[in-house]
Amino acid sequence: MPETILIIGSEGQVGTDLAESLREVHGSSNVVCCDIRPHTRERAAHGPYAELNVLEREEIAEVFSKYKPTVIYHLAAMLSATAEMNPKTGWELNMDGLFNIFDAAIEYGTKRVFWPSSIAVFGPNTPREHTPQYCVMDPNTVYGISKLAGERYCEYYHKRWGLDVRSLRYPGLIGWKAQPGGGTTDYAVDIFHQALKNGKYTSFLSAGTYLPMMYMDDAVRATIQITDAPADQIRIRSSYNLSGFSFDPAELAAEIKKHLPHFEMDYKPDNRQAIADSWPSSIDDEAARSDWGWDPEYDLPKMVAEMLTRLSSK
Ligand code: AKB
Repeated sequence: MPETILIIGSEGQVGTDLAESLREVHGSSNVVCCDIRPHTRERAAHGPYAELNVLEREEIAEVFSKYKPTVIYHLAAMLSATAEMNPKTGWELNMDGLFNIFDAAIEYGTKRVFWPSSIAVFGPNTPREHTPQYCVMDPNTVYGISKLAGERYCEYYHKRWGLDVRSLRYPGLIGWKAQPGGGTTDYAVDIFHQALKNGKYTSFLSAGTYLPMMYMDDAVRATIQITDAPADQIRIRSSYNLSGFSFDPAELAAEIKKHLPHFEMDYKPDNRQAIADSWPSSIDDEAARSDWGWDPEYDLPKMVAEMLTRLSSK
């Protein structure tokens, strides 16, 4: 029996790339995309699409009873910077959305659920370098607090109701197909668009702000790999640390300059600086490597070359 896969938040930054990869492997008709946004004409032409608000239980029931998904990727969330501006709405979307989807997954007998956590679960008293899987976690953003609570509920739903939830702590994600929306790491995507369009960029994070980052192809590969792994390989039922590489805005600009010698960058840190300062600069993902074989393919030079080539031809 082929899987029926439901991607919730398919029009977002990760969902866009994930939908394309999953439809290639499983066939378009077996991958149902849904989002609160109306579908793009392009997406609708490629397979089933449903408009879905994860805060509306009736809409969820309709989608689940129509498609009976066997695997769910629940990506709908409000990211760090936007959630800081809308703390109550951010909490509601991130937490109630998660409960609604987990409860529906149990009710309709879904086999596996993927839900992304984030490096935002760590806080100012977390070890910043090679942040271990288990350590002090004292997030001080509403997004980070919701992700940490979500992780605890992943483990709880697994233990209490046997829901097979798998999760990754995403670093900042960099891709060319879709724009990120409302994150603190978004500068690392914006910079490419501005570099190609205007030859310059003003970074909202200061030089020296090292953050864990990952190219989207690696993130999608990790997401599918953990979701498809045999259940006995998933020893951590909260969320796995996941690492690609780390850089600060200055290193990223220097790498871009190798391809675009006239590119210039200056700095105007804003309120997102405080969020970035509370996060790790690099991540230890040994558990993901040893449990289910995680191995990233992209480093900074490879990611920059790929982003510039892809965006230039787009
Ligand atoms: C954000 O910046 O909010 C996200 C994240 C690190 O989870 N990209």
